[in-house]
Parts: sequence; structure tokens; C-alpha cells
Amino acid sequence: EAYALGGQTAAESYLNTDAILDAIRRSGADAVHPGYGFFSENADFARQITSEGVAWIGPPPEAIDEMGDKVSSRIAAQRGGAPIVPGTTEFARGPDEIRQFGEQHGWPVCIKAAFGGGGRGMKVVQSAAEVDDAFASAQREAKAFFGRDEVYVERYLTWPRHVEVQLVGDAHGNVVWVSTRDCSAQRRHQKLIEEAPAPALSDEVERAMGEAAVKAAKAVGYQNAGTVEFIYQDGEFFFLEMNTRLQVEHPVTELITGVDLVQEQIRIAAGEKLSLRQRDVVLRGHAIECRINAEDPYRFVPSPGRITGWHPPGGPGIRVDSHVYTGYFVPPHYDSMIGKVLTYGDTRDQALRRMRIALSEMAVEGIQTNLALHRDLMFDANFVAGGTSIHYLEKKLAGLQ
Ligand code: MV4
Repeated sequence: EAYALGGQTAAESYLNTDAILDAIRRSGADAVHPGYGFFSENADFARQITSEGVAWIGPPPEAIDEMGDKVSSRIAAQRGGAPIVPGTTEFARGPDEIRQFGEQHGWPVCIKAAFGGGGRGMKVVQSAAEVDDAFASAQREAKAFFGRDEVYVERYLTWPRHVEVQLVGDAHGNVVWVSTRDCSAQRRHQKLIEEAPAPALSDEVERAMGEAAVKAAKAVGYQNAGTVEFIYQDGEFFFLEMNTRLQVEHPVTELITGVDLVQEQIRIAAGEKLSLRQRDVVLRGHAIECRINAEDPYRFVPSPGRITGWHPPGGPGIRVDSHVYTGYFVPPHYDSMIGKVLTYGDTRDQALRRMRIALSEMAVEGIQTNLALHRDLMFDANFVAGGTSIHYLEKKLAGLQ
């Protein structure tokens, strides 16, 4: 069943909580899954849902709040026993404190918005001479983006990988980590390719990271599906933040574990126990996801319009998640992602070879997409080797200009 929210603007339709709550009432739904969009990490929306007597298929609002800002999530991770990036867990009172930290722990350092996220308001500082300007602009950006100007300092890692851990927790105190994922292939904080398990990671580090993620989650009484983000460099990993929702890239975890994460979310919200214990989670093979976006592949500007031909690939080890079809109109004002192409293989090499075939078979007509960039990356020697840093894609793209 579909219910039109009405309205002409974003505020009147998909951001209109009253319209959404009204649709929930009219439908008689007994539970609400927020997806991974606007409302998935909104604690007040979660509270409104439960106050209507409807189950919220997501984490407790208190856990969303505690993991929702940088400083309180670092304190929680530390309390649980997960390693955090060396730095402070208090607001910096001025540039002098940043200089002192840099002199003590070494440069570079980074100044981050305490109530921020997504890289906004983050300033990398190479030396003591840069601190005054960086501090002022970090505060200014923090205020502009997040309404609060508190900042704090961390050691800056220069070439890390983004490795995250998927976990699920139930209302009975069980928390299980399901897999790692590497999401280092990103541009301007938009992920382009994800894979599971994270390649070029020792079994020991993988397990330690999984266990650290569980500790961070338990520290906030976490329930439902969630992801703990780490940065990994030179064999060490550090807690960065927790995403208190299901994520776009969750299918790579499903492909290598056989766990249906959304089914698990619904079971948890219904008060049932997890269907699996830690020892039941078996990681098998490798999975890769390419996000297909309606955009100019090298300039990254959106390419909305009518899809005149949609030819998704198929075959063993290939999964396509998409809402589009031939004749679909890609609207200009929304996310440009039109689908995800995933491949599974017994090895990373087989998953890669299947992805090359899948992408070569796929055709999208009428709009521009980033398919050509994905085809290129699947043959890129550094990507094929595995373990490239968060800066690799942007460096490669700069070289193509
Ligand atoms: C860092 C970092 C290096 N050192 N913190 C960017 C957004 C936010 N999630 C945290 N981010 C980073 N924090 C320290 N101490 C590098 C990044 C970073 C990054 C992290 C994950 C994925 C992509 C990234 C792209 C640029 C910078």
C-alpha cells in the first residue's frame, strides 16, 4: 500500500512528520522502518513513533542521541573499551590547547566540530603556525553547519582506510558483529564502492575490530542494526563514529554471511532474540558493491531525466538492488543513486571478475551514469591489489583531469 504525503515542497512532503504520522495511523501499521534516509537517525521521530504505540524498527532514541555527536560518542566508545583516535574528549578552550596537543603528540592534528559529522568543520593543521586560523575557521564552520561552535582536537591520520563493522543487538543484551566492510573508495564523503570483508586485514585485526565495535555498542545499550566506523592505518584502528541505522552498503555483509539484516531488525523490534550467536556468524567469500549514480561520471554533476533503457545484469553471484525501470524519471532534487550492483565470489578475485562482467553487461540509456568510472576502477591496479586509502580515488580522479 502507498500513501501520498501530499505537498509541493520537501518540507510539506517527505520531511513533514505530521503527514507521515497520519499515513502510519491510516495504514494501521504496527511498526515503522525508517530506511536509511532522513528519519533513520532522528531520535525525536523515533520517540514520536513509539508514543503512538507503534514499534520503531531502529535503535533506542537515547543511543541515537549519545552516538549522535563526536565528543559523547568518543566518551562512550572509550568507556566501553574501544580504541579512539588519540585526542581530547573535552571542548578545546582556545588555540593554545591545540598547539600544546600538537607539540606533545606530533603534527599534523585535526580540529573537529564537537557536534558535527561528515567531515564538515574538520580542519587539518600541519604546524603550530596554522593553529590560530584553523581554530577560528573550524569554530565558524561548526557554528554555521551545526549551530554550535564547540571544537576538539585529534591526531590526524594521513593515509587511513575507512573500515566499518556491521553489528546487530537485541533487547536481551545480545550484541553480535556480523562483518567488516571497507568503504575507502569515496569522493567528498560520498562512498562509491564498498566491499566485505575488508581486504588486506589480518584475522586478528578483523576480530579485534569486531569485538571493539560490540564494546562501543554495549556502552550505549545499543539495540537493532548499527555500524561502527573505524579508521585503520599501519595495523592500528581507531573508533571514529557510529551510524545508528542500516546503511546503503549493508548488502555486502548479507552476501558473505547469509544474514538478512532487515529481517533481523524486524525480529529485534518485535522483542525477539537475535537469530544468531557470535559463533554462528560464518564469513564466506567476498562481496563488492558499486553504487550506480545518475551523474556525469567524471564531473560528478547530477544527470536527472527519463531513463529510456534499463538493462541490469544477472547471473550467479550478481545482485542488483534498484527502484528504477525503463521509462522511470530520475527527479532532479533527490539523491542521485539509482541502484546498487553487487557481486559475490568465493574469493575477492572472483567477485572482481564477476563485477567486471556485470558492469560490462549493464546499460542505462537516456541519462548519464557513473558506470564507466566503475568499469575503469575494476581494472585499476591499485584497487585490484586492495587496501587503498580514503584519498586514493580523489588522487586518481585528479590525475585524470
Ligand atoms: C579523521 C581522518 C583522519 N584523522 N580523523 C571525515 C569525516 C568523518 N567521518 C571523519 N573523517 C575523518 N576523520 C582523524 N583523526 C580522516 C577523515 C576522513 C575520512 C574518514 C572516513 C572516510 C572518508 C574520509 C575522507 C576524508 C577524511
